[in-house]
Amino acid sequence: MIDQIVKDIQELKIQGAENVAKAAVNAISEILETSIFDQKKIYQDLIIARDKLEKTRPTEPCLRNTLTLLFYDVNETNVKDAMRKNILKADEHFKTTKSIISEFGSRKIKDGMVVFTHCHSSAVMDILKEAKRKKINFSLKNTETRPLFQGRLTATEMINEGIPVEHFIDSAGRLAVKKSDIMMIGADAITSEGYVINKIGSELFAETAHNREVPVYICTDSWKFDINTVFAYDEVIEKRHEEEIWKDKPKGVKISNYAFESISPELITGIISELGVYNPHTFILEMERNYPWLFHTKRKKILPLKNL
Ligand code: RUB
Repeated sequence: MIDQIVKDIQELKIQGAENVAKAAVNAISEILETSIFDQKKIYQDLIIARDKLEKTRPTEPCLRNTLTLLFYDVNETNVKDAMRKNILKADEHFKTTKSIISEFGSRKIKDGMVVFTHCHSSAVMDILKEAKRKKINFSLKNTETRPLFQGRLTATEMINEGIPVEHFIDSAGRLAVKKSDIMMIGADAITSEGYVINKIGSELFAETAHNREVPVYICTDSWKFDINTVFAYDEVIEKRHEEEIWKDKPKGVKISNYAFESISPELITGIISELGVYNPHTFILEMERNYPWLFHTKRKKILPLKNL
């Protein structure tokens, strides 16, 4: 199962940062619950699984943070009980944040509004569903999101909810943004300097939105925050296979297939997370206040290593 989940994440059968993190919890939980070995061996197998999962997609701090929580205070002698407790905490976190983010985000959508989104974010989907549940009349414009067309997932999911959808090719995204009242996208990573990393094209559309005074909201679970950036590591942007874009390209043509790009904090109106709606800089302060375990675990590992 672990190898199948790893493959599904790499091939984007499981996509979107939060879904990837939840799939990792399932994979770890499966090993924990089905292994017939002693605690020591289970712990070793879980360490190997963690490593495999962390390597699936480089721009996914939510996946890494979730695994940090799962392994928090876990060792060879207590793995069964300790990790079970941590799995419950992670499950509980995703359940509660989902409803808080949906509520906060839906308050930003008013009758008659046009919402613009790019790619497929489960946080944005939940917000739009909540707004629809509240009987707010709004419509959605979205982009197809080449090369893997996650925009089609978004359009399908929303039309099935009864939300009117207008679908644009990516290069027409500027037109869609200009005709929208609010832009809502997800996040894969948030850096300590307030940059948000999301699907390639996100900054292009955020720039247009900013120039047209269309507010840009990042809708996300706060665990997308990348603690490594506090310690001066750059956010790694995943580069995917050339064949995803052009299978039989002429020899010599170089293809650039970045999965994500970084959005400057000055283009962002607010980050809507379970912590509230904050600008990127305040968001980071709230992050440390609310999740000290994340900061402490990393500091313990990094500070002595770097001899600071
Ligand atoms: C998905 C993407 C999503 C974020 C947030 O990219 O960029 O906007 O992951 O998603 P990909 P969520 O399809 O390459 O994974 O809100 O579901 O965490």
